[in-house]
Amino acid sequence: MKSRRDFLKTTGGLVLATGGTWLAGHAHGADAVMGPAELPEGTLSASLLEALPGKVPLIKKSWRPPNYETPVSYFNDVFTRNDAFFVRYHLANIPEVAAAGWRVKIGGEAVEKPLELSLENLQNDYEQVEIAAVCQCSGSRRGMFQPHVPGVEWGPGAMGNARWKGARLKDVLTKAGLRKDALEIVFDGADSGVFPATPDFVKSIPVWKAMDENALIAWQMNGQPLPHWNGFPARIVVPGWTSTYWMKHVTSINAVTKPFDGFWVKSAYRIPRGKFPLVDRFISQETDVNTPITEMVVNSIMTNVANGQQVAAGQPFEVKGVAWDGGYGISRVEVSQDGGQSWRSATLGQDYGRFSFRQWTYMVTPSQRGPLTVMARASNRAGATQTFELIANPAGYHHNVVQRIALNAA
Ligand SMILES: Nc1nc2c(c(=O)[nH]1)N[C@H]1C(S)=C(S)[C@@H](COP(=O)(O)O)O[C@H]1N2
Ligand SMILES: [Mo]
Repeated sequence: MKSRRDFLKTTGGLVLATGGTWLAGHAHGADAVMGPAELPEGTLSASLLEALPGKVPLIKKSWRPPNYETPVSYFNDVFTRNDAFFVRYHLANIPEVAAAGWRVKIGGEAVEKPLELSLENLQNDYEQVEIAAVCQCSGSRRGMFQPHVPGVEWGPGAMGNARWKGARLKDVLTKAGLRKDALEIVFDGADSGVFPATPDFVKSIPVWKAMDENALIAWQMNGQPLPHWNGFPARIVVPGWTSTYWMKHVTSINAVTKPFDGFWVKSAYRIPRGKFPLVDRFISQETDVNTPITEMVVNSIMTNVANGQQVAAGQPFEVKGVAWDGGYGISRVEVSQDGGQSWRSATLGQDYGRFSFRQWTYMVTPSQRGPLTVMARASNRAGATQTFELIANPAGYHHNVVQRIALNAA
């Protein structure tokens, strides 16, 4: 049998999706798979379904670094399959980390007893916890911003929901003798840039967030080892916060007493201050004008319908979707089938915890033939609701505009 390495060598790591068999089971047409029609011109035609080793075909946004989006139909399941989970990297040099040789170093000036953990230590020396949590890129749906903003032109699938298992970051930091003057916890991973001038992808979070009992050093995803592309053998999981902080292939965790000043915290992943109704703040990194992105905004998506889909007039059909937020929990999803004039509550599915996708369903019966616009709007327990108007921001983050799907009853 060919090894994965041989495979990578011979194909450049790519398998093109050919034939219609996979598409047939998963969507209602090419648009539904590749993303919404609002994506910038050229983006849809340039996107391909391609399989990275170990993954089903995903929507390719770029190959170096690898950025692959999950087709929406996979979100019909409340947990996203590991082999369909999106992939996002900033840097192109991504080593295949071997479990046996991997170590994560816990250090920095704000710990008293620096530590080094093997995978066995992580799995055996600490209490293991499992948390269902949404991993969503800050820029998911960036491609739908009007006017367009630069960056990976993601559709809605730069996200996924999984059960993450591992040790609490808090327990590991406590074992390392975290000092009272610790301000931020800094994470680095095994990947790096191809050119020395490229700033390494290093991220920090406030110490209070790292000490939250839900933050993990996770080595398992949906009951399986993490896929290579999602951070094998271990990654940081920061439930509620956008996944820019969820360091993959984590190799060092440093507690520091001063604000970390690396490019990816100081200059990137920032939002204007005061524009979003968010609760969590990263105060040690705030400037007069902007602040690091923190928790996800309340959001939802319809998962079993696509623009242009035909439905039968007079026949009830079930619209399905998922809703999520920054960890307050979904309180309500409302659906409109008249373009937003009237709204009714959808039925919420099983609650897997406040950080997870929450499924919802709603029966729509088109009363007559012709176009029908279905909309869905989620609210959370902190009193926030999805917006109708885009909140503009330079990097194209936090797109949570209420989705509209135009169906056709015949
Ligand atoms: N080592 C490493 N970890 C990383 C990144 C990266 O480029 N390198 N990108 C971050 C960002 S911005 C996102 S959105 C998530 C994506 O997680 P996924 O690829 O498992 O879907 O990983 C985060 N962790
Ligand atoms: Mo991201």
